[in-house]
Amino acid sequence: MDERRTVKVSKYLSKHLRHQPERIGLVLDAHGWTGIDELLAAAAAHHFPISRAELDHVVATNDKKRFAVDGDRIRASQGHTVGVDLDLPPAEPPAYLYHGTVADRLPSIRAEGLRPMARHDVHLSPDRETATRVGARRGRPVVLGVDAGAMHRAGHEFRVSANGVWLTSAVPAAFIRFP
Ligand code: HQG
Repeated sequence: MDERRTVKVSKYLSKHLRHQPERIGLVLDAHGWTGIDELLAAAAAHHFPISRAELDHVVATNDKKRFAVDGDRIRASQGHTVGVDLDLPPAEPPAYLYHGTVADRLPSIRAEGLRPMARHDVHLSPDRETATRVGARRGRPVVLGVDAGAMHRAGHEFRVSANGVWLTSAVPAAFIRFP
């Protein structure tokens, strides 16, 4: 499977497992899971046939481990805009986490902190390198530090997705370290 096809299949899976399952008549359960057979049938019926071997390859090699397989089910590990409850247990975060963004967002982030925008949660990275890549999707990256340990002690809940993204509902500006 070549890299272009792998990326194309990954984007197709993200689109339908995170954002628009109804576009191909797919139903996700309350926790975001759907049957692998149903997914492959729905994709084929909507002119994007994916073989089981291709799906397995994308799940196994995905650069960010975006998809989780459990028996005959699959879901996106994070990043949803549709209403699913990932049912992740609260977890104790490391002392510091990082958020990658761009300069033109800073005035608003200084004023109101980090908000989840279209997603369910604010996404935080365990290291600067990852946060830099996240920010770079939007332009010249700016990395913010988050005092996650202090937030946790103040009662904010954190969860960690299967692929190592830290999730929390909002980050008040007082816990953000601006560069
Ligand atoms: C910004 C990708 C103004 C925030 C990535 C970001 C990640 C604010 C944007 C994952 C704000 C939201 C998530 C505020 C936050 N005012 N702007 N108060 N609060 N923002 O895409 O973190 O490839 O929803 O800085 O790699 O960029 O999809 O979040 O720029 O892991 O698997 O609002 O998505 O992963 O953008 O990215 P997003 P994100 P995937």
